[in-house]
Amino acid sequence: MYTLHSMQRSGNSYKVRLALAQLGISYRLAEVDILKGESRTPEFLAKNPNGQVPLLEVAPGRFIAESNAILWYVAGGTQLAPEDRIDRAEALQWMFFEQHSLEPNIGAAYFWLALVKGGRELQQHALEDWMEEGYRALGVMENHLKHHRFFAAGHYTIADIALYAYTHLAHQCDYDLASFPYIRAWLDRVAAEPGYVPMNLQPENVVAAE
Ligand SMILES: N[C@@H](CCC(=O)N[C@@H](CS)C(=O)NCC(=O)O)C(=O)O
Repeated sequence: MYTLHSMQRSGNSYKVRLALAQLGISYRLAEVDILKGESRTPEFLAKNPNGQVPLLEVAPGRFIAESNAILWYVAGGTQLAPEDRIDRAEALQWMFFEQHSLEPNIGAAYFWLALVKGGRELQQHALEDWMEEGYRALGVMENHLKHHRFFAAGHYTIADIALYAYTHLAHQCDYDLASFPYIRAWLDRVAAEPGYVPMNLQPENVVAAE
């Protein structure tokens, strides 16, 4: 059984919890409070030298970090991970976009504005850039969704899961999605997918790690 090192309110961790729930995969859950430095202890760094969640132990002593790499691993061989060469490249394209254009802006804004007390004051200098670049990324997504129901392969895939995580949190960190009707409709479509679990809910097939 997998052990997932995750933080409940981490969007990157949520991607993996959502995929595991939708795939009906049971796993152990180890809650890591990054705000208390729990991802930077020597024990944790021995598992992931980069000191971040999510982290999936796939076999004793064998760990995979990086949310989108974990998504490919757990979804491999299922409908969620396209096999066809062009479909796979398309999914990867959006997942790299998520890591380069969406997560560094909306993810950072969410972390500092929604999770860290006093974060707004601490990061005032960075906010304007996160807003500008975050809106730019949302614009790219909105344009794609005008002509597509999902991001890759013509159906719901891990590319949607990757992009959903921080997009559905955008309203919690100053972004206004009112002028993004196609994104809002896609958020609803993702939430209607079988096995969907919201970020604040722990799936039933999870046992706490010792
Ligand atoms: N690119 C990584 C980013 C992971 C990441 O930023 N994790 C945050 C939580 S969302 C974290 O663990 N931060 C703690 C730290 O850096 O000390 C991924 O997609 O998994």
